Amino acid sequence: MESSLEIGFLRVTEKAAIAAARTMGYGKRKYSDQVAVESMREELNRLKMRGTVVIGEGERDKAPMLYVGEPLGRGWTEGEIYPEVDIAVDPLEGTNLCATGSANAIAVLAASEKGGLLNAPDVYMDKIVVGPTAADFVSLKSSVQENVSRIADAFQRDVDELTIVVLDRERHHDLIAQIRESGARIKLITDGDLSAGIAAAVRGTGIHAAMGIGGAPEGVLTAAAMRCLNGRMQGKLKPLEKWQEERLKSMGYLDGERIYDTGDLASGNDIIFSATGVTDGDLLRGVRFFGGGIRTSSLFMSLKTNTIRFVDTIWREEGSKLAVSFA
Ligand code: VTB
Repeated sequence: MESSLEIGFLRVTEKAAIAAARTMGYGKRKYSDQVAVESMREELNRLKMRGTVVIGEGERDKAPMLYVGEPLGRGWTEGEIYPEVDIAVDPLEGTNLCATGSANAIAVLAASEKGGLLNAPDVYMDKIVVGPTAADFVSLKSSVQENVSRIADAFQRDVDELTIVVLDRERHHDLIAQIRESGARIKLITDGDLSAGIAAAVRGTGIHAAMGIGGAPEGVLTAAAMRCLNGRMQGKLKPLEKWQEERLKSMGYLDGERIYDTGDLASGNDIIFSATGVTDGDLLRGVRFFGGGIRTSSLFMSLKTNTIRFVDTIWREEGSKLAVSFA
C-alpha cells in the first residue's frame, strides 16, 4: 500500500474516536456507535482506494453503513486505478464503555490486500491471545491450567505474577474458576476483548493474556494486530444460539472444531492496523478536548514496513492560538 493511503487509515480511526468521544457518558451506546460509524465511513470514502468492507457493522440488510461488502473509497467512482483493499472495522469497540465513560473504548481499523482478512461470521469465538513472549507457548487445545503455566514459564515468573483478562460474563464461570485455581490473577472487564488482546501483546501494560469467548469479528481485528506485534491469537467459532449455528452453515463454516490461528484470521502480507483511544485505557489515552484543539492517541502499525507507531496528534482548530503542551 502506498504511504499516503496508509496514513489515511490513521486519520480514519482518529476522526471516529473524536466523534465517539464527544458523546462519552451520554448513556446512549447506539448513538455513540452511530456517530463513529458515520465518521469512519465518510473518511474512508475520501481515500484513494477500491476498498471493500469484510468485517463491519453487519450484513447489508441489517446495517445501512459499513455493511459487509460495502464498497468504499474513490476508486469505485473515479477513473484512476487505485489499489484494491479489504477493510475490517470496529468504529467503536466498547460502545457501553463509551456510553458510561469507562476505560478502554477504542476506534479500530485493519486493512490488507484483497483476501488478507477473514470474512468471519458475526458469531462468538473462543479466544486465547498472547504477545510475542508467550506466542509459541499456548494452544486452545491445551487446558487452561496448562496454558497459564506455560505463559508463566515464558515470562519466567510465577503464575501469581500474571494477569489474565476475561470478559465478565456468565458463560465464563468455568474459565474464571479454572484461572483462579491455576493461581493467576484476573482482570474482569465488562467489554472490549479486542483492546485487552492488544494490551496483552505490549510489554508494560501489566496484561499477559486475554482468554474467553467474545465476538469473532473482534477476533479477526485482534489477529491483524497480532501479525503486526508478533503476538499470537487462536480462535474457535462458537455459535451460542440457534441462529448463529444456521449462519455458520449458510456461510460454509462446517468444521466446528477448527482452530484458527493468527495467520488464518489475518493472512495478508500488507496489513495496516490503526486504533485510536476514545476513553483512557491500558495502552492508549482517550480523546482530550480543550479550547482551540483536540488531542488523540493512537497505535498505528504496518506489517509490510514493520513499523509500530504510537501517534500523539494535536488537532488545532483554525486560527487557534493553542500552545502545544508536552504531554
Ligand atoms: C464481544 C467482545 C467485544 O462485546 O463481542 C462483546 O468481543 C459482546 O459480548 O469486545 P456479549 O454478547 O456477551 O455482550 C465487546 O465486549 C464490545 O464490543
